[in-house]
Amino acid sequence: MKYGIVVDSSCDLKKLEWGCGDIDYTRVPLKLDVGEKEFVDDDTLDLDAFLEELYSYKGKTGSAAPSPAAWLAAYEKSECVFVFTITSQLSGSYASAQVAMRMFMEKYPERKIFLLDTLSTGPEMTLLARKTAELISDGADFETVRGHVSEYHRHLHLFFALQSLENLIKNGRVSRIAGNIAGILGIKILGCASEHGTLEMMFKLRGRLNIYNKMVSEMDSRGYEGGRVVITHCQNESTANYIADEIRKKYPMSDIDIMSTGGLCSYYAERGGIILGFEGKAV
Ligand code: X90
Repeated sequence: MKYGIVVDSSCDLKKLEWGCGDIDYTRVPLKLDVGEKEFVDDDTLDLDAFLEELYSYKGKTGSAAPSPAAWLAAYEKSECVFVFTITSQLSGSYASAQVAMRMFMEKYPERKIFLLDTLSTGPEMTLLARKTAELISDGADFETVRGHVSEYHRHLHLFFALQSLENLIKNGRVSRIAGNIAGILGIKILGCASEHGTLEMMFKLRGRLNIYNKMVSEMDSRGYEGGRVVITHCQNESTANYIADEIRKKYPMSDIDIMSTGGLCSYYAERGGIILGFEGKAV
C-alpha cells in the first residue's frame, strides 16, 4: 500500500522528517496575490522576496485556496491518503479538498482517503503530519491510523502572538471581532485557535510586558506537560529560540521544533509573528 500525507501550504513543514521514506508527502500550494503579481506558495517560493514585495506594495493583496484539481492530483499519487487542511472557518481550502475527495472516491473506489478540517493551521498541521507518518511507519493499518490521528487532534492547541493584524483584517478573516481589535493595532496580540476553528483573542499586551512569557505560561492552562511543540516564526528566529528556551526551563523533556512560516502563514501572521502548536489536554 502506498501511503500519502497531503496538506495545504498553510502547513509550514517542507519535508517530512519522520517516519519511513516511502510515504509521499505533498504540500498543495495556496496562491498569494500582491497586486498583479501572483506568488505560488510552494517550496520554490522566495520568502524574503515575497515579503519585500508585499511590504513595499500599497495596493490590494490577498490569498486564494487551492483548486479541487490541485488537491486531486496530490491524492492520486497514493492509495491511502491522509489530508489535513487549514480551518474551514477562515479558508475555502477544506471545501475544495472535499470536492476533490468526492472525485477521488468516484474515480478510485478501492482506494482510501481521510480528510480532516484541522480547525487550525501551521504548527498544528505539522504535528498532525508527524504523528501520521509515525503511525504509518509503525505498521498501523489505515483505520487504526485514522482513529489515532482523530484522537490526537483533540489534544492539539494553537497559540499565536502577532504584531500586526492588518492582512487578517483587510481580508476579512477576523470580521467578527474586528470591532474589538480596530483600536488596538500596534499592541501585541496573544490569541488562539478556538475549538470552532476561528481566531480568538486571549490578551493584548502593551509596551514592555512580555507577551512571549505569557504565551508559555498559558500552555499550562491547556494541559501542556512537556510533550511536542512546533514554533513557527516570520523572520523572528530569535524570539522563537527565546520561547523554546523558556519552555525547556520549565519542561526539560519537551520536544521542540522551530521552523520559519511558509508563504501563507507569513502573509497573515506578518513580520515578527509567532505561531505555536503543542500537545495538551483534550478539548
Ligand atoms: O483561503 C485562503 O485564501 C486562505 C485564508 C487564510 C486565512 C487565515 C490564516 C491565518 C494564518 C494567523 C495565526 C493563526 C490563526 C489560527 C486560526 C484558527 C496565521
